[in-house]
Amino acid sequence: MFSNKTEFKEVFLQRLEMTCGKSFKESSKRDRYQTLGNMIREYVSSNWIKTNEKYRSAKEKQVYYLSIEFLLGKLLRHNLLNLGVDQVVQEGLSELGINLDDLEEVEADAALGNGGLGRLAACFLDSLACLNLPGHGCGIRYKHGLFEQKIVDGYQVELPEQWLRNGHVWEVRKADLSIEVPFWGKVETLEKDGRLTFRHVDAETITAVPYDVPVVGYNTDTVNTLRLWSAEPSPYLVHKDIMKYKRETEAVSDFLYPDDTHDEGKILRLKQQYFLVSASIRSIIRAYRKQFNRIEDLHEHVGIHINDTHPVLAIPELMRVLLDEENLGWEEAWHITTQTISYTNHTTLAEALEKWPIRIFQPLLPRIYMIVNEINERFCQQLWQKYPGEWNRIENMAIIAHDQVKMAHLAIVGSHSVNGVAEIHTEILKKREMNSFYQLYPEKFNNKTNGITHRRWLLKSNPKLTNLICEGIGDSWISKPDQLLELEGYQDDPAFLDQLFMVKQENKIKLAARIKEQTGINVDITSIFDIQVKRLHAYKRQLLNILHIMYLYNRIKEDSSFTMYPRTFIFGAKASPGYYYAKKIIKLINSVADKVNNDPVVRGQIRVVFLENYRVSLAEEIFPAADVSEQISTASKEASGTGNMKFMMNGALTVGTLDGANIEIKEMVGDDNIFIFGLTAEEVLDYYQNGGYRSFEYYHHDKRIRTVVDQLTNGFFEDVEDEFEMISDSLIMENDQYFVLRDFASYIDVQKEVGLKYKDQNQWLKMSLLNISRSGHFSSDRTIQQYADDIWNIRPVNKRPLTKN
Ligand code: NTF
Repeated sequence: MFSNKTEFKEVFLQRLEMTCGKSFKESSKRDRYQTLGNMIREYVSSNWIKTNEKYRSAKEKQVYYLSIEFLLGKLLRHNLLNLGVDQVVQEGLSELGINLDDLEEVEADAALGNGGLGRLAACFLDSLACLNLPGHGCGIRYKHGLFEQKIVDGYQVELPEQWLRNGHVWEVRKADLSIEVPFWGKVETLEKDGRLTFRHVDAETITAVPYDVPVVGYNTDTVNTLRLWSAEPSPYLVHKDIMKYKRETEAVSDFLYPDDTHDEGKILRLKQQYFLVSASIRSIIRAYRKQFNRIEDLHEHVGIHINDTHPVLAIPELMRVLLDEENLGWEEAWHITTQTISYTNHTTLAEALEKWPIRIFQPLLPRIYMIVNEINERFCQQLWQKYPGEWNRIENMAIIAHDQVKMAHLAIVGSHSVNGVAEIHTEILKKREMNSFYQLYPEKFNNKTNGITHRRWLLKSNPKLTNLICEGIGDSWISKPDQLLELEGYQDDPAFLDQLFMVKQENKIKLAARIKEQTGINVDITSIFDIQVKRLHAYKRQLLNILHIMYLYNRIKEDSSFTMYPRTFIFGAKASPGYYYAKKIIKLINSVADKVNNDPVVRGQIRVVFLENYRVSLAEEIFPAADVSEQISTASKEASGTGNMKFMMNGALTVGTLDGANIEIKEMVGDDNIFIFGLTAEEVLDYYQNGGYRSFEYYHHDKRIRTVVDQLTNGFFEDVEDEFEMISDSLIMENDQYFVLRDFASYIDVQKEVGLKYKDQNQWLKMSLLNISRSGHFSSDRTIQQYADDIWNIRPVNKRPLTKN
């Protein structure tokens, strides 16, 4: 039905009438979107079935990526592109007077994630399918994704997100594959044939209902599965207060925790984690059991990856299944479990290290707690053998200590691989954060630098640049992104560089229109688009960026002869609702924007824009239009970053610290094609360890700093007098934990250099082209191939090219 547009049109019209019960003329955009979505999903389903059959018959090892977040965004366009039917559909619709872009607007973002960690999971799913690797996702089908952000009077206001309001065309509910997940109750111990057996009784069970979403590969017939679990009241449970039970049950998959790094410490969060893990593990084992006889070989055929510690209960849950249901002995179960599980760490921020008080953990998950306790006892005995008498070391490494369960320790002990997400991050884990574990298990630790799918972040989001690249070097880079390197042949080709310039201008025009629509602000598309989009967090230092803008403002105001290349500073960021300081920074950005945008003196030179509700679909409009990418975290704090890679791939130049993957970007492009400033990670960590930083001295000695810091509290922002005291205090009274003032001068210098370099358009375009050409390394195809080879030991199964049906 997609082989030519006439056939497509015919089927589309027929289906539209059948499913909506309306004539074409009467149908709404939503009807049309829904019809198209359903057609695509059905088109995919025969390959979906075939892929699963092939995985079963090939008896190849399969991997399950467990993640509490999958930040998918929209799927329609992405699926059309991967299926290779984008063109046919677009043309067919257009003949019916329908614009595909308009239909895409109707689709809600699937925002089942907060930021980097969840988006990485989505990129990984795409790469797995594209590389024909047998790898699937397991997550939670939150009824409400990440909150919707509104800016009211400069303040962030949160509204519940409603992506399921009109249903989700991509999912298939599979109620017959539901699983009962038990909570509370107690454990009964029985002796059977001289062996102790355990039974979880009096439990309150919740039904986990799977919704499967097909994950379509590019130019292949592989269709993997993302299985999202929804919590529903169990039909088997008799409860004395049925309404309460229903409420509490559904709460488990109601909301995604809008929290990037802080652990809320709530029972509900732990319930969500066990819910995901128990349903996933048991459905994995059920599928395995249909295919294989020997449970002892599980790790030969199944890999289970845990995305950060949120799904770490996979370890005791798998142990429980092997011990209590499969009747294996401890040693054997432990061997299988550790060989099956692998773990990625995504942050070293102390606030993000999950710890659960026993008083919460034990009653909620009594059998799981027993198992964790046993794992801990055995682990401590092993430590005692190796480090006799070293009480301190053992206490620090224990999984349970001070009435808490330490999830990261459980993850390291119970898995065969522990990886960080950029070289420097892995080194910091090995040398510092997890050093004692590294000494014990050096062989477990490895690095896998993050990547992004170039299919969404270039092909889909930047079709103009994609076309230009294809005109230059053909299209085989789409399957082998390293071939983007061939673009370097065009470095001295003025006609090609001109076209590159035009593409950027056109993308800037589009973004300018979006800015106008959302904020009413007119921006100059010949100005430098200097962009910082990511979650709002103190360590990411949006504050450094906005204070620098205040400095430029002051500079222009005090010296009429001062000129700079005009710049539009664009921000997009959500703050966790309970993160008061981050919300203050949002207010500050908006206050500066008001001040700057309404002052005729600076108008031609700086503009400041805060785009509300930053999300995947908005990001797709932003990256293609960027000239400058702000990656300015305090060195050592950003584990990797992935926005940095998306900007680079779209030809923006990075202004960044030597942090996370910025370092590897710099190694790729060379010192002349990136703007590096600020303290190194070594220097930052040295300050933390040995002291010696006094922010007051930087305030005192640098008038530029003094002025902007004073402006936070001296009435400079007329309408909001005490608003920013907290920010000023963080910089001076609290000694500026994130070294904003320490890096300020160096940031001013590097930003000045950016302005000068941009003036030489030809040089800038060359640098931009070089960034694009070297970005292939940061495709998640490279990352996933490394996971497949080094950690999971899986191979491609489904090599046949797409069968058109
Ligand atoms: C994030 N971590 C890191 O902060 C980013 O640097 C990294 O790029 C992504 O993970 C993906 O690896 C988190 O989102 C979390 F939840 F761990 F804080």
